[in-house]
Amino acid sequence: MTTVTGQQYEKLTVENVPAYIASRPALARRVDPAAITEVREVGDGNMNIVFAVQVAGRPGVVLKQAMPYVRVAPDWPVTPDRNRIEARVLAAHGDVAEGLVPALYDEDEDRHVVALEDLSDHQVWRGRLNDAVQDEGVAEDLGRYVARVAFGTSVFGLGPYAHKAGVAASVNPELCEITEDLVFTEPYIEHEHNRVLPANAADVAAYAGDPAVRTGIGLAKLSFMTHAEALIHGDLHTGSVLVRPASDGVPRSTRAFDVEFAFYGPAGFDIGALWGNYALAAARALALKDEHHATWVLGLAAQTWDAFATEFTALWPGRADLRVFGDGVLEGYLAKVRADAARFAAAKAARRVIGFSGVSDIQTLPEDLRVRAVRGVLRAARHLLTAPAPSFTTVGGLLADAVA
Ligand code: SR1
Ligand code: MG
Repeated sequence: MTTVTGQQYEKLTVENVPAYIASRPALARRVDPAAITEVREVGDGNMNIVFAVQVAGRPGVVLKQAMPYVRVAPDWPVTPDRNRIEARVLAAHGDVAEGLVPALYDEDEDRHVVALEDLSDHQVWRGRLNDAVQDEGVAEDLGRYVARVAFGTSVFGLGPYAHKAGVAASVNPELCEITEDLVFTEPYIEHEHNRVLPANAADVAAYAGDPAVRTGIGLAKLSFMTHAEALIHGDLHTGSVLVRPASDGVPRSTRAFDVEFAFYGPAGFDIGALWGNYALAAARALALKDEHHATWVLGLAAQTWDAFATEFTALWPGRADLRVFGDGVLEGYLAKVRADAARFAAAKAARRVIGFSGVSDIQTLPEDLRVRAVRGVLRAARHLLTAPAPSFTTVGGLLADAVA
């Protein structure tokens, strides 16, 4: 495989993975290539190829390789250097939010591979939400994760020099551009990426043509591009979360993965990504007439927020500079993150029903239900973007009205 810079590297396959592991000392120490029982290609994300390696009698390993293009759109070039960024961020997030991201075992800058902890006893949260499984505690774990990252990688946790060094070391312009385009721009213009059912054309026009929506999205994009608060995850939707429920004395485990979109950005973007995806999950549940699950899902927004605010407040006494960063600053910062999160939630939900890369919550609905769910999501997004005090109670009402 040749990258845009002319660099050559070999693609991993089911067949060559054992030899690859044998060639990497950090992996061969953990995984005896002779004991491998199965290699499966498991990646269903948009960007990379992923292999799960099973080993007799002990945990295996996951290999994730970045090719110089988007996996689901091979004519779309993207730097494979995203893999190096992923390794760096996993290590940084593992330091400040231990147990909430996969452990990093190896990084191969030549073949753009990261080796990660075997989490084959976990499942992707989006799929479980789609199946109306109600995992208690996950939304709170994620609020704590965002808080620990928002504090620990910020000026509050690091002080001014280390924060600036972090900003300088974490620029991620190509991946940020994908978000700037797909989340904040393309849904608001005519674009070949957009996929809208004819029955939703008027809904999209009403949403994307509303001057207040356009101003809100523009301000959200500006915040995303300029507010270098913390080394945020950058793509924290429910498909970027692995969950293992507690059972038989084994505790619950929640892991945020796929951190390749990470950069120094606004902390509210990660909260907003979760909120926007809770809205999508609730739209699905309401379309399927499962009000009980919809009510539970809508309650996750408060759980994530409360856990974020509580954890951030608990970390606050350890801030690097107490001179003028008093408790009024804590209050003001939390208010800023919350207001940002509402706008980002709108952007993240709306992009999934207008632009590139829809989500299974909506895509797998029968078409008549999908039309109504999309209508509800866009009305909810408009509320989150434009209301002076947006609320998930109103989001739930707008979603329910659209499918009634
Ligand atoms: C071309 S990548 C499309 C989307 O996949 C990732 O998960 C991000 O959400 C990105 O926007
Ligand atoms: Mg991803």
